[in-house]
Amino acid sequence: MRRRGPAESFAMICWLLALCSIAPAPAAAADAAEQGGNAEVAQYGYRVVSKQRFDRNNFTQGLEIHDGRLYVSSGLYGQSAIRVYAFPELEPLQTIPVNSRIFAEGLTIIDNRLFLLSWRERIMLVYSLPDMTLLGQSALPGQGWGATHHGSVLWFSDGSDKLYSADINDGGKLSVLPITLDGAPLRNLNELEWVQGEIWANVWQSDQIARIDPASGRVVGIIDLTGLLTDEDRLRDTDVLNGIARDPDTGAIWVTGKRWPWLFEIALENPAP
Ligand SMILES: [Ca+2]
Repeated sequence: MRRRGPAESFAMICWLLALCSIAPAPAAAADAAEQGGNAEVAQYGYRVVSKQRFDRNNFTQGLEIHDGRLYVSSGLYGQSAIRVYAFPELEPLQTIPVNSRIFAEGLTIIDNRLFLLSWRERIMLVYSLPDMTLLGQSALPGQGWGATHHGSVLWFSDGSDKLYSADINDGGKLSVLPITLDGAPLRNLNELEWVQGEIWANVWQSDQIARIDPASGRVVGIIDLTGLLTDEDRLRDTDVLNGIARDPDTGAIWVTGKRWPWLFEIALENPAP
């Protein structure tokens, strides 16, 4: 594997600082406004294809499968960490603690670099793969929630009704995309996953995943995962559905939640049963 030299790493970090300069995405915003609530939003149910035991210590904020490994970022101050598992066996390979003053949020991997958002600290940590060496940090314009990528474009959410994107190989200019459901803003966008030309987003404090057209910002489908985690599997500290990962080898969709004991492989059913 090609190693990234210190000078190259420094250039990359300098580049990331450019994320502070935010530019709106006028074409996309206009498209979203024009399309409004005219198009029908598809409703999906689900069935569980398989499930694997998952570590309840994961207060899951980010979930991504890359090169035969599952990367999980786990939140909370003093407990934040990135955990790496062999996939699909889920054998623990590595735990990387995060500075106790940082609340880890979403993660994504681009070109053998792992980008980890923080919640309120306004920074993003950058690690090299596969050794998970911390390369440095860069500024975020605000809160960080969920992250994903498509090619070299980094996408992230901040809990609002907006998604942010920047091409890390093209200057890092940040674009802002308003997200609408039936013409109204859809807030609380959290963990993200790029799925075959769409962005799938957990909607915080709900059992729903929104399927978003990244060109227009319009929600084209809603997946209702109500009942996925049974009452028997819930403890007092079990938290919300959060975490979507697409297996790039098989196309399978895996989901979990904060302090959930299972990683679920799901298939969509349409229309919802
Ligand atoms: Ca994800």
